[in-house]
Amino acid sequence: MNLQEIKPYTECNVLIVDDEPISRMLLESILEPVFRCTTAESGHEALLYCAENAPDLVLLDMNMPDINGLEVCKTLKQSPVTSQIPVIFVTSTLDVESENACWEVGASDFVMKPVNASTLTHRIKTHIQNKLRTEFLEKMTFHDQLTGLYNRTYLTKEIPLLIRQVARDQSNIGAIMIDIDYFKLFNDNYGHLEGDLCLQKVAKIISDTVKRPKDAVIRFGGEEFLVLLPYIDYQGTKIVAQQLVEAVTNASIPHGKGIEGRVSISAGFAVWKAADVVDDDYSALVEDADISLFEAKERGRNQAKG
Ligand code: GH3
Ligand code: MG
Ligand code: MG
Ligand code: MG
Repeated sequence: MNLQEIKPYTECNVLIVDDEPISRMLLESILEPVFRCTTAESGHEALLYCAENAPDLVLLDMNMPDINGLEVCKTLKQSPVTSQIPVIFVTSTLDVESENACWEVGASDFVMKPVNASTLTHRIKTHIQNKLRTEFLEKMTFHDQLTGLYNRTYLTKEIPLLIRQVARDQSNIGAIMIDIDYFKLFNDNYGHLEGDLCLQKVAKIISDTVKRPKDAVIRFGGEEFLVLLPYIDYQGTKIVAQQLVEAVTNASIPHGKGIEGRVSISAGFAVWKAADVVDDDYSALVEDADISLFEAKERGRNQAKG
């Protein structure tokens, strides 16, 4: 597949880091016609920029007065926000020791000054392609295609790691199981394609309502969603579950056969001490939430039950 269709090079942000204005200008003049370039004149500025903007690639000068390039690269590789950004060193002196140091701090490549414009451009293209491909595959592996939410693969692969982390911090994990009310009737009434659009709308409402960065929204089944909330108590989970129910009714998505003529959801929730999840088996927690969901349905739907 041609990744340029997803993100053309002109939209790929390349950060040029060099303390010498002439070097920055030269690199920029070579690269600007092909990529979207930004410059930074110090290691400090580069780190701040990367944490805020996560560029697609960093061209990094090795010798800079404040923080040298090796330190900058090391710091970038340590943070989950910036660790995936490929770093290419641009250097005028490269002995075996510095060359090895580049690889050790996680560089993707290096080029010598004075640079050959064509080689530099092609190397950058290659590393950006690799990054985009990895991101694309990750997205395909861990996300549901219809709603863009996390899928079951994400749940089985990543959630145990999250729960272990929460257990180490001696905190809780909340689970909310959500199911759209009378969704079969929605499909029967409006057709399957309109049903898909409705699923997308509900998914967006859920992810807009669940805001903390470590919270995870998973498409658990056809019209069922699982929300996992680390570091939360019973009351907090209950509030989120109620907000979710309200947010969906407030969106007033028409559903002739639904409650008060609109789409609604039922939500069941449970909260566990993360340490009580044994052997990475979170299924009992999910089952607890599922039992509450069943009760919410029994009690008339369009409500949260814990
Ligand atoms: P309840 O209020 O008890 O939850 O009733 P319901 O009709 O929502 O429950 P049921 O489980 O009987 O129906 C779920 C429906 O969801 C049936 C299925 O056709 C529909 N569904 C599941 N996945 C998709 C999907 O990807 N797209 C569409 N359009 N419909 C789907
Ligand atoms: Mg320098
Ligand atoms: Mg269902
Ligand atoms: Mg349903």
